[in-house]
Order: sequence, then structure tokens, then C-alpha cells
Amino acid sequence: MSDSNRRKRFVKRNGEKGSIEELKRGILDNDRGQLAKAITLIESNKGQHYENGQKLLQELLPFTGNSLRIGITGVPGAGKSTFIESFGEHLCNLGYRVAVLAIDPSSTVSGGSILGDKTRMEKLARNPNAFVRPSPTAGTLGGVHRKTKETMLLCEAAGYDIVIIETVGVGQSEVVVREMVDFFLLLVITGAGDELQGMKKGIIELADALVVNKADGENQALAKKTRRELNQILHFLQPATKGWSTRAYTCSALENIGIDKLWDTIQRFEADTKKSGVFSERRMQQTQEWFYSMLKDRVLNEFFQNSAIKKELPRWEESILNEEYTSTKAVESLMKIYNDQ
Ligand SMILES: Nc1nc2c(ncn2[C@@H]2O[C@H](COP(=O)(O)OP(=O)(O)O)[C@@H](O)[C@H]2O)c(=O)[nH]1
Ligand SMILES: [Mg+2]
Repeated sequence: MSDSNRRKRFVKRNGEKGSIEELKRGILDNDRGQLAKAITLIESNKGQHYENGQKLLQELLPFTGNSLRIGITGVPGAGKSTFIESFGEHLCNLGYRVAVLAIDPSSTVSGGSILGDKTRMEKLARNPNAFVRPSPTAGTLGGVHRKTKETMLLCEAAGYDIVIIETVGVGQSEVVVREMVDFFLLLVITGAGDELQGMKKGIIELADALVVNKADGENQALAKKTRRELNQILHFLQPATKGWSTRAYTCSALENIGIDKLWDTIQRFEADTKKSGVFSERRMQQTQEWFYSMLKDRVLNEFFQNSAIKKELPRWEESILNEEYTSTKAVESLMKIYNDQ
């Protein structure tokens, strides 16, 4: 073996291992550069990077779980990014370390982004106590969610006290974010008689707080009216969290009004649910659901990527469409083909 090959092998064997150690140490030391590098590994779909990312995560697992996880959703333009900048600054001023992650499902589906430039939250990103990471843009929605969850864990290992996940309330992603966070906040805007009607009851029922943003200038009275209407609606809905009553609030992210009061509410939520045990119950349930959903994804993927199944599936599909066979019979036959290999 030539020297250079030997060196390559050495680096492959020890260098990679060394770099996982280095990343681990860097993250535990709150080195933002190392944290960013580790997130890139987690986000990579390349075999070796993916594997190293997973090894690192396993090593860091004992250091995760200690943050307060907050999800924020709302239609594009509701002011989520502006809100997170104000809210994040407020938290940093109180001495907390804050990580912000964004999920933008549009970038996955269409290649374009509806979170837009503000996703970068430049002002907050410059704060030494904040870490802002935009959405991973490659892969399936399921993949993006795995990456976000794992990125959240890395941020926790790096000692961030509060992790905020921003997502656009236009589809399935808010449901998945709800399953990752302790507190879920829905940002809404006024002038929306129609919007109130159209707003999916389902999304409201996921929220621990509804916040009417842009309650400033001439919009204040209308914002208060919207808050009252929302509170009436909330009266008839199931709360998202056992023992907690979801209420509507107003704020101005732009003028920094009502942000402090909202943080008080979130702290009250944390104290109450920790006392009642609902907080840790939810965390456990989330971990369990996460495990099963990953397992299901994996099993489904193996089944549909199986070469014999790929070959046989169209024929069986046709046979049920032709009413030659029942679906039950077709399913059984496909399972037999899969199991017999
Ligand atoms: N008047 C007012 N405008 C706001 C407020 N919050 C956000 N905006 C504006 O609303 C627009 C959309 O805000 P952005 O944070 O990008 O919304 P996102 O799409 O939900 O992230 C921007 O032009 C903001 O300046 C607010 O509290 N008051
Ligand atoms: Mg935004």
C-alpha cells in the first residue's frame, strides 16, 4: 500500500472518529461554528455524513431535553419572523440563550420559499446569545422534519435554553411541529372576519395561545375585537394541553408591545404543566410517537423500494382494478412475495 493510501485509510478510520469527538466537544463548549457543522451533517443525505451525524447525536443524547421548546405558526405575512425577532431579543435580554429553527414546507415542495428573506432574522442572528438556522431545503417533508427535530436536539446539547421553531400554517407541517414542542403559539392577524371563519378549527385546537399580531396604530381596536371573538370561539373548543386554558392575546411584534406579557404566560404554562406532570407526559408521548413514525417510514420505504415488489405491484394493482382479485387477496399475495425473498 502506498503512503498516500495508508494516510487516506488512517484519516478515514481515525480522522472521522476524531472529528466526531471534536464536534461533540465543540458543541458542549457552545462553539457555534461546530454546532453549524454538526447540523450540516444531520441535514446531509450522503451515507457517511448521515452516519456520522447519527453517531454524534447518539453521543449527545444525554445532554438533550433541557430546553423549553416553542412552536410558532401562522399564515404567511402574519408576522412570525418579526415576532420571533422581538421575542428572541426579549429572551436574550433576560439572559436566556435562544435557538431559532425554521421549517418552510414550500421550499421542499416547490423549490421556492414563502418564508422569504426575513427567515434569516438578521438582527437576532447577530446576538451572541442567539442561534438562527433556516430550514433545510432538500428532501421530502418527512426528511425535513427529522432534520429539524435532530437539529433541535443538537441545540439543546449546545446549551440553548429556549428553542423556537417557526413554520408556515398552510398544511401538515404545523401538526408535526406541534408534536415536537411543549408550547404551540398561533399568530393571527385582524381584518379577518372571513379568515376567522375560514381558519381551520383544527389548527386552533393545536394552540396553547392565539396571538393577534399587528395590534398597533389604527389597527388596535380591531385587534382587540378579534381577540374577543377568538376567546369566544376558544370557549367551545378542546384545549390543546390538559389543565391549561388556551386564550387569545394581542401584541405588536413591530413595536414590541405585549411580548413581555406573552412570555409571562408561557412561563406560567411551563410551571403549571411541570407541576401537574403534563409537561413530561407530553415529552414521553412525543418521543414514543416519533419513534413509531420513524419506524413506519422506514418499513414502508423498504417495502416499496423492494425490487420484487416494484416489479409485481403494477400487475396486482391492475388486477384489482379489473376486478379479477379483491384488494385483500392482492395485499396478501404481495406480502407473500415480500416475505418469501
Ligand atoms: N404594523 C405591523 N406590521 C408588522 C408587525 N409584525 C410584522 N409586520 C409586518 O408584516 C409583514 C410580514 O412580516 P413577517 O415577519 O415577514 O411575516 P411572516 O411571513 O409571518 O414571517 C412585514 O412587512 C412586517 O414588517 C406588527 O406587529 N405590526
Ligand atoms: Mg417568516
